[in-house]
Amino acid sequence: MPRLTVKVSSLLILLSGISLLVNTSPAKAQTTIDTIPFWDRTTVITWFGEPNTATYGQTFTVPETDNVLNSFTFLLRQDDPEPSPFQFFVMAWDPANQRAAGPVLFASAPLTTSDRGVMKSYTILTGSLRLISGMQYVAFINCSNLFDGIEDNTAMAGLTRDAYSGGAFVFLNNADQFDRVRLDPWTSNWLAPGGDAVFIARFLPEGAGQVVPEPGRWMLLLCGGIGAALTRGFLRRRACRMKRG
Ligand SMILES: [Ca+2]
Ligand SMILES: [Ca+2]
Repeated sequence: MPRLTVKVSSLLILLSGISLLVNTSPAKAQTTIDTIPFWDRTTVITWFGEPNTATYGQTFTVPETDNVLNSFTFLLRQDDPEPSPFQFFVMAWDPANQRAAGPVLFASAPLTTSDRGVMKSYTILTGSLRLISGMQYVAFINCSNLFDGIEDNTAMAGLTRDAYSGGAFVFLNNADQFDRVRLDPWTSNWLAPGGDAVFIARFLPEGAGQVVPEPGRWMLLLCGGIGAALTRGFLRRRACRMKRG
């Protein structure tokens, strides 16, 4: 059964300074989609992880001129003692059928959450992933191939509004069956019609090469393709469960 809920947490965010950056003169991506400014810093979507809701994602539309996806950022908070292992994927999105389509265009190595109770940003460097301008894709985290028999629950920062018109937060309760991302319709309009994840997508024009994202409010700590930002929170959980039927 689906277990997705919306939880409102009292979250104190400490914006500490960037401590590590692997590029001394980072350049800006040409187009950046950033929904962090719309986040109330409390709303999260729960829960991603084993045993059920194995797929959380955000659909997006590739900008007209900057069609190379350079990096993608989600904000995650590990809520269980056990870390949540996951991989990050990019696939084409079939808006008519509300599901992923075609081959996997990008797959990260297995990654894992850390620091229970702390909201952190995870930035995956996708390098020079050429996509098609104007087309929709889905960037998502998934743990279907990483089940180990131990339940794990992680929250993703989400928006209760349609801040980005080119896509939406989507999820799928596909457990340990990855292939269902292409077969089953995913759920959207979860927090609000067109509601989005809290995410950053950075795009470049073709030929621009690899760019290391600048440290922003969430301070990227780059390590092997994944960045962990340095936000800290105190949680006092309350409210607001929304069960799927
Ligand atoms: Ca597990
Ligand atoms: Ca949206």
